[in-house]
Amino acid sequence: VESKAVFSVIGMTCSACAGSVEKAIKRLPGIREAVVDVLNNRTQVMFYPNYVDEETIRETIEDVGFQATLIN
Ligand code: 9UX
Repeated sequence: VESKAVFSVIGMTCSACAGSVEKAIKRLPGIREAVVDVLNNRTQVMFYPNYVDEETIRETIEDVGFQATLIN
């Protein structure tokens, strides 16, 4: 069964960086889908919790260079 996490991602204003964030998330194990919404500063991720967790995804977004907060 997959889980869903939504993050607020601050500072991401163009599609190039949205693409970088999406690619970085999708490189993690256990990711089903990642959708980055630049206009609303939201990133939604569907993932398999046996393989990856919210904090790992959050840190991956931060490693790309943006402040990320889990919002639900
Ligand atoms: Mo785009 Mo990225 O204008 O740091 S280059 S958000």
